[in-house]
Parts: sequence; C-alpha cells; structure tokens
Amino acid sequence: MATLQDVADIVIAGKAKKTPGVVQEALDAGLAPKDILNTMIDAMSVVGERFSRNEIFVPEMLVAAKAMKKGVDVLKPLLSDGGVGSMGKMIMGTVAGDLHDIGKNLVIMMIESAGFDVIDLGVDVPIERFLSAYDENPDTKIIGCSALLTTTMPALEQTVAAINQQPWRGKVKVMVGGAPITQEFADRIGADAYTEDAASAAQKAKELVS
Ligand code: B1M
Repeated sequence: MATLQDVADIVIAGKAKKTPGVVQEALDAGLAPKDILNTMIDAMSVVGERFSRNEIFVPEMLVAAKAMKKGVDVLKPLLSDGGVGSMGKMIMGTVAGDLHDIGKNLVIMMIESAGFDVIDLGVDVPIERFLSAYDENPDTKIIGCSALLTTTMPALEQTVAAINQQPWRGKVKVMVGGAPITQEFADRIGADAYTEDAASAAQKAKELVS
C-alpha cells in the first residue's frame, strides 16, 4: 500500500519505471486521483527548489519530469470524463524557447475533459506555428499559450501581440498561463484570460466560449 509520501518520493527520485506502480498502489489504497496529482505537482516544486539550491542539476529535473509523466498516465483516465469535442477546438502550445510541457499537458488533459478538442502544438512553438495552426483550423475557439520561464515571457508577449494583429482576432479568445505569469502580465500583453492552474484553466475555457 503506497502513501502520498511514497508518490512524492518516487517522483523526486525520478524513478520513471517504478512510478506507475506506486501511483497504482496509492489508488488501490483508496487515495483520491486529485490528491495524488497534487502530490506530484508539489514534488516537482521540491525538485525545482533543489535545483535552485544547486543540490541537483538538469538531468535530475529531467528524470523527475519523466517520472511524473508516467504517473499522470495512470491517473489520466480517472481525471478526465472523456468529453469529446462538444465545446469546440482549442490550440495549445508552449512558446518559443521553452521546453517545459508537464503543466501544458495537464491543462490539455483538463480542457479535453471539459469537452474541448485540443490541437497540441507541443513545446518551443514559434509564433508562425500558432498562426498557421489557426489558419488550418479557423473554427478554433481558443488559443492557449504556456510559458514556464521568466526568460520566455517576452516570447509569450510577442506571440500574443502577433495573434492580436490578425484579422481573425475577434473570433478567437487567447488564454495564457505558466508559473511566472500573472493576471497583471496577461492584461498588459492583451490576452483575454489567465489562470493559475489546470483545473481553473478548464473552467475558464468553458466560460470563454459560453
Ligand atoms: Co526547468 N525550470 N529548466 N526544467 N523546471 C523551472 C521552471 C525552474 C522554476 C526551476 C528552478 O530554478 N527552481 C527554472 C525557471 C526559473 C525562471 O524562470 N526564472 C527552470 C530552469 C532555470 C530551467 C533551465 C533554464 C535549466 C538549465 O538548463 N539551466 C532549462 C530551460 C530549458 C528550456 O525550456 N529552454 C530547464 C529545463 C527543464 C527540464 C527539461 C529538465 C524539465 C522539463 C521537462 C518537461 O517539462 N518535459 C524541467 C523541470 C521539470 C522543471 C521544474 C522542476 C518542474 C516544472 C513542472 O513541470 N512543474 C521547474 C520547477 C518548478 O516548477 N518549481 C523548473 C509542474 C507543473 C504541473 O507546473 O509547469 O507551473 P507548471 O504548470 C501549471 C501552471 O503553471 C498552469 O497549470 C499547470 C498545471 O497546474 N499552467 C497554465 C501552465 N500552462 C498553462 C496555460 C494556461 C493556464 C494555466 O492557459 C493556456
């Protein structure tokens, strides 16, 4: 029987092969999927703090991220309600220069669960790719952009600025998020919405299209 502490420990240790088993054991012990997910998110914060203190380095961050992804895979069917596409299309990507995708993937998972059909552009997405994805999918209701580094906040600003210049801007909502982003920053760069986490992103997406 695994505890939440076991889940945190296995993610922090970056044991990607063992993580699914520990997550499954935690579920079998009756722990709630949302609590297990939040534990993994908190574990990534611990990893980040250790990185900031130079106690660990990029490879350790990378293996922790892989472990978390494997754990999320186990939870995915339990966290999403399988809603498909009824709310319309959303384009999502992490902005140019930024390789972080765990947060974006969680947002996608929750937004799909809310009934959106998500086009995932991946990480390090150039401005032109956000624009061409809209051209390929002109029925898109929302474009979502993640930025997880303070150094990629300018790329987020430039991406939103480019979207704001498009003739189709009035037909689409722009949503932004990521650890360094604030409501104030989102307002300043001309985004329509900002949310702090994946659950509120799904809620906000529903509000934006209603
Ligand atoms: Co990086 N990294 N990293 N990293 N990394 C951080 C972000 C950092 C805070 C660590 C630290 O120093 N404490 C720091 C940034 C500091 C800063 O910005 N000033 C940092 C750094 C410095 C770097 C490198 C520069 C390190 C280096 O090379 N020297 C490098 C940059 C690479 C690049 O992108 N160009 C780098 C690399 C990496 C790895 C590749 C090793 C790996 C990423 C692997 C991957 O994602 N596949 C990694 C990791 C794992 C982290 C930490 C440890 C964890 C990130 C994470 O997944 N968090 C992170 C430390 C930390 O976060 N405390 C760190 C969990 C995730 C669920 O949270 O991403 O915030 P988050 O997403 C949330 C919300 O932000 C929100 O909802 C999500 C779910 O609740 N959200 C949205 C996100 N997008 C949204 C969009 C929305 C709405 C909400 O609407 C559209």
